Amino acid sequence: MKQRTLVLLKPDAVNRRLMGEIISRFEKKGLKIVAMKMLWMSRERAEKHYEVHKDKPFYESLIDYITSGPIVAMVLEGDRAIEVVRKMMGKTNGIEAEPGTIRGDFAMSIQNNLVHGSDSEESAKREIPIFFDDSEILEYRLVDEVWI
Ligand code: RTP
Ligand code: MG
Repeated sequence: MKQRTLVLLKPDAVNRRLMGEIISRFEKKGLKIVAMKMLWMSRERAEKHYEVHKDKPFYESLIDYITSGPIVAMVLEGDRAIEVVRKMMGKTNGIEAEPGTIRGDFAMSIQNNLVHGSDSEESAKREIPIFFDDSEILEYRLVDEVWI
């Protein structure tokens, strides 16, 4: 079941020079990058992206954090990509995330946890257009796609 998911490398990933490390993990796993850009989120875009959390106690802090510096936004595609990315990210809190996951290997915080990945098909469909127009999502074939 081919799926698309929105992945964000949050400001701490950029600041800690972990962009390449994280992107590399997704590439090596076999996920396909079909859209990618670096941007600095406005408060408006951040509030839209995180609207499901607007009543949570951590909401204001989360908006400050996600708008504190540049991020990378990507659309990853693959068989059950949503679940695969969530597994690779690990638990929200870096302290609880399993070693081998991105957060488990590189994060020690519940907020500054390096990556975002859509949590369901419904979320992916809502989140992707916040960052990408249809024309920015590329359809192409990788030469080794048949092996993955
Ligand atoms: P994400 O949405 O970023 O992929 O992460 P997630 O599903 O694992 O976590 P979620 O519950 O959706 O929370 C969104 C982001 O808010 C920050 N957070 N801070 N201070 C806190 O208690 C707290 N809890 C969550 C994290 O940056 C989390 O990824
Ligand atoms: Mg979430």
